[in-house]
Amino acid sequence: MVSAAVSVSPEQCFQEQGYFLARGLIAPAEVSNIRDTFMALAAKGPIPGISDILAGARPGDPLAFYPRMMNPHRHPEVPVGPLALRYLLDDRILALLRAFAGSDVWAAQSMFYFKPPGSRGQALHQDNFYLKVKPGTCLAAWIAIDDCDRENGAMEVVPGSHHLPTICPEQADAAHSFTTHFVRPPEYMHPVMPVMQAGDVLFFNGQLIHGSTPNVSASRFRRALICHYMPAGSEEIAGWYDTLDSRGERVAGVKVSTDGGPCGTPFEATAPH
Ligand SMILES: O=C(O)CCC(=O)C(=O)O
Repeated sequence: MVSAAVSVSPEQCFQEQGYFLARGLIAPAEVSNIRDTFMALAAKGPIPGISDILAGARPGDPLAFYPRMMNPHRHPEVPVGPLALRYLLDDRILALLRAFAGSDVWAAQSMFYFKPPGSRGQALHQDNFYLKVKPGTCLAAWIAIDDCDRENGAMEVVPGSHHLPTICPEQADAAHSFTTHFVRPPEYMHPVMPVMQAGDVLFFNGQLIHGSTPNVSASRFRRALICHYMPAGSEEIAGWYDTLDSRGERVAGVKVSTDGGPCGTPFEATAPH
């Protein structure tokens, strides 16, 4: 019997599954630079105005020292600022996003997750519940800064769930998720966890149900630089987000949605940025 190799294009994969994993898109030296620059800023703990400070965290919670940083690209006064902006507008990333969106894209936000050993993950959710991009939905580029797998809490995605509408979240389990929302996938859909290496980039549709499990490793961080986008020409987005073209200039005239907000609210965040 003769079997023909069937090749699936990145665009086809993104349209059918709701995500695409681009292996080795960011070179090892770039990954080290991103990691070292963010670790240097976080060396003494959270940075007011950038870190998502977990004011009510239990003693010993690793996320109290290493909370995520929100929109570092808005902070030219610290080295992570220009670096985050550079990757938010990276040509390699934008080229793939344009192929997936079928149009140009505008940048909406950047985030850096440290996820040190022993920290909780982020329960399954859909990004456009927060970004409120209309019409259509947002897109994400999730850059792995460490090798990641089940032990250190890699990303989970629910293939095909990008065809679903935005689902009303339930309350997440605070023992496993640092954010409060949980979107239950339909019974006939199941999460998968792609094992990633540092420098791989996971692209996904804003309707895709995704999240991450706790980091149960003894010593492995699971860091990620995460960027969100909307198709150029989007009419509306939540007020929390930027609308930047590929030169980093603000696009005027996008309506501000009356709801939406940051990508997930931490249980213990009483003083968000
Ligand atoms: O990196 C994680 O653990 C979760 C990130 C995420 O869910 C997101 O970027 O929307």
